[in-house]
Amino acid sequence: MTVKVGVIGTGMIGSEHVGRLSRQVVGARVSAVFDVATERAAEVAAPAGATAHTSWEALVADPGVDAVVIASPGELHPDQTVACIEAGKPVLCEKPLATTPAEALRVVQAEAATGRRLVQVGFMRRYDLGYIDVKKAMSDGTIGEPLLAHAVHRNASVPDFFQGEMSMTDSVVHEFDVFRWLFDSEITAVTVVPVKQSPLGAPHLRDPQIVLLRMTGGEVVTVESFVNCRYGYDVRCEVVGSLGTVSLDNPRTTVVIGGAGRSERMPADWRERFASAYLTELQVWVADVAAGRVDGPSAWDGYAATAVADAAVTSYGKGERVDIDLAAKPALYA
Ligand code: NAD
Ligand code: ISE
Repeated sequence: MTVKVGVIGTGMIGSEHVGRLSRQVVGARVSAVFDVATERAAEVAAPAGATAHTSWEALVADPGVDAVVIASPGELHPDQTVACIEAGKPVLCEKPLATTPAEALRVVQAEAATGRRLVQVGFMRRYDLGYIDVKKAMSDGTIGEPLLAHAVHRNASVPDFFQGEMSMTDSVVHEFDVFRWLFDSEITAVTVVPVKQSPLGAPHLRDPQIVLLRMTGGEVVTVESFVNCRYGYDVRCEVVGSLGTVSLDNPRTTVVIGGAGRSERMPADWRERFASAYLTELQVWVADVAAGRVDGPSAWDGYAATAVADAAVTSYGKGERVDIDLAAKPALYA
């Protein structure tokens, strides 16, 4: 079976997903796209042989669309995801599932009411081989009992539309998800520690910041968020256990030796660093959809990560630790 995919949003990541689905993912083709930027949508649709719709509602209703990828701005995700649920179509919604916990919970409740999983959230780090190895070392005894972790999340720069709280809701939200997944537990409290601001960042960016997370089991995670580090895209993760540590490495592309030194290229951005993870994410999702299931990061995962992001924004404002109180988890996500 070929899964006919409709893609909402053909900006940076949406156009990349269209390319991967059209050229690389086995068993998929892009049958429709929509973007309010109609010229861009037409440019992306043409090589894929896809129809460019005049509204996202028309794309969701199109009988030639079996499943939907949402890659529009985060605040639009809840309405678009709920429409897919109501149409009974599997949907891979880019992170964040929503920009507020209430909106994310609305999606969870809409899906839970149907009694079946239709929603997957684009937390692609769970498909990255480095993170998969870290999780394995945490669970097979290699590092003993995992106790704490350190993470770094640096972007060379972010687009102009990136506002202050987006460092939590749009960027560090990946860390909230990945540490819930690695430790297989919820985050119970978050504290954001403001740091001396980089003179090179826009004042509204609150950059850099340190975020402290406490997990259900008492483990603590430190996250450095720096969305304007200038030198490249640098994602790090080290988990400290009772017997040793396990660290993520940036996949090496080139090592240059010369001038009495040795240097390694840094990925320019998330497109380069996580290229294989996005491809695996889409390939697994398409295979699952063809098999009649959705199995990846869930709407509940999207809600929990958004709840932590919201608490982090509050912590920044209050300058103190904020506890996280999640809603009751529907049986669908047990
Ligand atoms: P972008 O601004 O490049 O693209 C967003 C697109 O959505 C634009 O083309 C815009 O015209 C379009 N759009 C605006 N209103 C719309 C509407 N009503 N309906 C349909 N489309 C509409 O942004 P981006 O970087 O591609 O990010 C898109 C989403 O993907 C965001 O939620 C972002 O957080 C997420 N993202 C995820 C990753 C990841 O690593 N998983 C990486 C980048 C972006
Ligand atoms: C971007 O939207 C992503 O999701 C990237 O993975 C993340 O590293 C970046 O900070 C976000 O802006």
